[in-house]
Amino acid sequence: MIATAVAVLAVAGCSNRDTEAAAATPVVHVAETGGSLKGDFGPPQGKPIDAVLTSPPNVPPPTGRNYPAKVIVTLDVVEKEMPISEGVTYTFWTFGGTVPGSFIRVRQGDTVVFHLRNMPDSKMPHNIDLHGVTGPGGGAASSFTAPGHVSRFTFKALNAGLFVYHCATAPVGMHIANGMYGLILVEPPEGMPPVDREYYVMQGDFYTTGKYREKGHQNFDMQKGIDENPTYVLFNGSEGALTGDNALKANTGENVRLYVGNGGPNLVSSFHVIGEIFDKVWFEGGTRFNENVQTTLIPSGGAAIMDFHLEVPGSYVLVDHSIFRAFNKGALAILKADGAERPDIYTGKEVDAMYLGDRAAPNLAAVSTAAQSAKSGELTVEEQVNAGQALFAGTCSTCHQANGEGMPGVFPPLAKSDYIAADAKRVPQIILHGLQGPVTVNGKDYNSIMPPMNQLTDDEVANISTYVLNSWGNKGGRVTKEEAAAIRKLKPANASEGH
Ligand code: HEC
Ligand SMILES: [Cu+2]
Repeated sequence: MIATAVAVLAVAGCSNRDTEAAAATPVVHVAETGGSLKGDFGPPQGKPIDAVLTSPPNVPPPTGRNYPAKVIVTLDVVEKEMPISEGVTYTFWTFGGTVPGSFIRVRQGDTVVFHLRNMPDSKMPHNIDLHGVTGPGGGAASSFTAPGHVSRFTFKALNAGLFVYHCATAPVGMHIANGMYGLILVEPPEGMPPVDREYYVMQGDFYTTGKYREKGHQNFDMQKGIDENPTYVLFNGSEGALTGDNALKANTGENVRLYVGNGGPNLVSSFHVIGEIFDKVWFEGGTRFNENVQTTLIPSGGAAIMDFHLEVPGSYVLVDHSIFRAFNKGALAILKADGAERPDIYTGKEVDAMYLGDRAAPNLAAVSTAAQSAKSGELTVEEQVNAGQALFAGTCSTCHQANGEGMPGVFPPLAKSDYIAADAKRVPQIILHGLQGPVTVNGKDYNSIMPPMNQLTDDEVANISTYVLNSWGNKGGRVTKEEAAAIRKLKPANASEGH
């Protein structure tokens, strides 16, 4: 019955039937690799080799070997406080002192002697589960390590691929949420095809008691973790880990390879590079590659390898295309490509502030400086202005323009605004509660809507306001964090009040 129906459809499909049939049945050109059954599995040869471990975003060089060896890996567990965002610190638990942990590179068939050392000043026991290990727990049971102790286990790398490793000590979710994950590449026997540059990027979701970018030291929030409601979604453990001065670098004409992992603990990544198309994606970190891919899914506890050739210079933005995560939780990194313009391929301008937001600036050091001074009660107006300027670029300049002039008939000017001059407190008020309905600014009428930006923290509102009050010929003044907090609690203002 069904077969007949298909045959009829096929006949009805007429002239380009063959092409359609070919498209529906993908031809697999690559032979099976044999998984864990086939490889260079003889006894390790030569002297034992100390594995080269690298900190992100660096990747160790290819093993360059055509024989199996005994490879010694020594990985240290370090609990340490590091910035998670500008002016925000967090106590990370790490493999090798970084988030993600050190990158490990071996060859299929290698015998890996793994030493896990937990530093004496650690507060917690830890272990490691490597997804590239064949054996119950992936090493977890044999590597449970108390502070100040070392444990050792050996495994043979049977399957080639890019694998996640992570801590699996209870509560597992908490250990992973604190940054305990990294990648191990098990090269296929013939190695990976050579490229000009390789980088290591890993996504993770983070759960802090304070809201996104709330300054000071932040603690882990277990309930947010259970609810899968992250405060931050980050590449390489910190906002700004791969932006501004820390952006990944390459030149046009080069082939770039990214080894991208997702530590989770909760989210699945829709990994995308704005302005590029992946020439190849070894999806799920396995042996097969797909070609010409825009966005690739990277599951929690999974990885992918992607290659692309750079033709056009400029900033390419790595994002999780679940896009609120990129622009409101930090999942944004930049690859800067240098080289001559290629108007034959692309005539557009350098990626605009729309995509980079406040990450367009070389760094957000002014924001951390202001946070430090605020903590010690010595915050100056100048520090507030500097911090506010960096944030204005990402939040306000799209509409009001970097020079505060606005756009005629659409966005009112903030420069020399008589509307602001009438009452300086209108600035934080409007930022937090928005503005709609008719307003007159410098003799011109506007009747539009500015959406509230209450996702900003109190000190961000205070600093942006202070920047506006002290810029472009405005009268000066200052808004404090406390004032911003008080205004947040008020009801939205009526736009026409005072007019
Ligand atoms: C999406 C565009 C948009 C963004 C982004 C935006 N505004 Fe506005 N803003 C407007 C519009 C439109 C109005 C006028 C609303 C009306 O007609 O009632 C306005 C009005 C204002 C006013 C009062 C009028 C004036 O010119 O003095 C102030 C102050 C202001 N905005 C500050 C800010 C600040 C500070 C930021 C960044 C935190 C910001 N705006 C972000 C669109 C925007
Ligand atoms: Cu741990």
